[in-house]
Amino acid sequence: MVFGQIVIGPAGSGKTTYCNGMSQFLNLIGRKTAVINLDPANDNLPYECAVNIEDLIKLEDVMSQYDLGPNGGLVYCMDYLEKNIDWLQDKLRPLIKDHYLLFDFPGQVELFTLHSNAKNVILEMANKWDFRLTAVHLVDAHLCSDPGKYVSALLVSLSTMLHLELPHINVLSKIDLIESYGKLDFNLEFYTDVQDLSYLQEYLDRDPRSAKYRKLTKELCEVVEDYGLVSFTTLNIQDKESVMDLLKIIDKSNGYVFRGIEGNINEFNKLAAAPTKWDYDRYPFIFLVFLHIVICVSMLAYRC
Ligand SMILES: Nc1nc2c(ncn2[C@@H]2O[C@H](COP(=O)(O)OP(=O)(O)OP(=O)(O)O)[C@@H](O)[C@H]2O)c(=O)[nH]1
Ligand SMILES: [Mg+2]
Repeated sequence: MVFGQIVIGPAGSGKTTYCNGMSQFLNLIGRKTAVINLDPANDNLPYECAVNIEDLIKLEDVMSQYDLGPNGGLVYCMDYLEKNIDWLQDKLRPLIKDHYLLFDFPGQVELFTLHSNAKNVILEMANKWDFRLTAVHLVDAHLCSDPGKYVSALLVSLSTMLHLELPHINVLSKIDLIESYGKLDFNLEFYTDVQDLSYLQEYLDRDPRSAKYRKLTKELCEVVEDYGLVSFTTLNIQDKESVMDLLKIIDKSNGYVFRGIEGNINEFNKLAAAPTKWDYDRYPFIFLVFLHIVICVSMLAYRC
C-alpha cells in the first residue's frame, strides 16, 4: 500500500521547506521517502526530487507561448498535468513499491478551492491508484497576528477541505516566528482550537476596515463554526519534536499506523484508541530490548 502527503497552502507558507525537512526526518527514522515536485514555479529546490513536473512542462515556456502571467500559466500547467496523468503514473511506478511519497504543490489557493485540475490529479491517485494520502495544508502562523487575516486563513482552510475531500491536517507553519509579530490577542490554543470565534469580534471592530464588514465577518465566522471542521496544529520545521508530533497525526489520518494489521480488529482498535508507539521512539526501545536480551543471555551463560 502506498502512503503519502499532499503538501499545499498559500504562496510562501513553507511547502518546499516542509518537503525538505519532512523527507529528511522520514529518512532519519528509516522510512524511505521520495519527494515529487508538482510546482512548476519552484526554483532552486532544496531537496533531491524523484519526479519533477519541469520534465513535463515548463512555466516560462507556457507563459511566453500563450502570453500568460504566472497565475494563468500555473493553471495551464495543472490542466496539462491532469491531461497527462499517465506521465505521472509512469514516473511514480518505480517508487511506489517501497517509498513514502511527499507531493510539493503550487501555492495558488484557487487551484485548491476553485479549479478541478489539481483536485482531479489528487483524486486519481487516491481513488484509482489507491494511494493513502493526507492533505497537509500549511498556513503561515503570521496570520494569527491580525484578526482579519486569521478569518481569511480559516476560510481558505475550510474551502480547501471541502474542495479536496481528503484526510486533511491544517498546520500553522513557522510557529518559531510567532513571538516576533508581537503579543497575540489570545493564547495560541484559541487560534489552533477554533472554538468560539465570537471573541474575535471585539478585536475586528478596532480596525476601521474590518468594522465596516462587521456583519459579513460575523456570518463567515459562524459558517466556519457550524461546519466544525477547521482546527490547526503547529509546526516549526527545524524542530524534530514538532515534526514528529505532526507526523503522528498525519500517520493516523492516512492510515499509515494501521499498515500490516489488516484483518486483525483487536490490533486495529488498540492503535486507533491509544497514542501510537512511534518508529522514531521505537529505535531506543528496540535497543533497550536488545540490551535486556544480551544481559539475560550472559547471566544464563554465567550460571551454567
Ligand atoms: N522561521 C521559519 N521559516 C520558515 C519555515 N518554513 C519555511 N520558512 C521560510 O519561509 C520562506 C518560504 O518557504 P518556502 O518553503 O519556499 O514556501 P513555499 O510555500 O514553498 O512557497 P511557494 O512555492 O512560493 O508557494 C523561506 O524563506 C523559508 O526559509 C519555518 O518553519 N520557520
Ligand atoms: Mg515552494
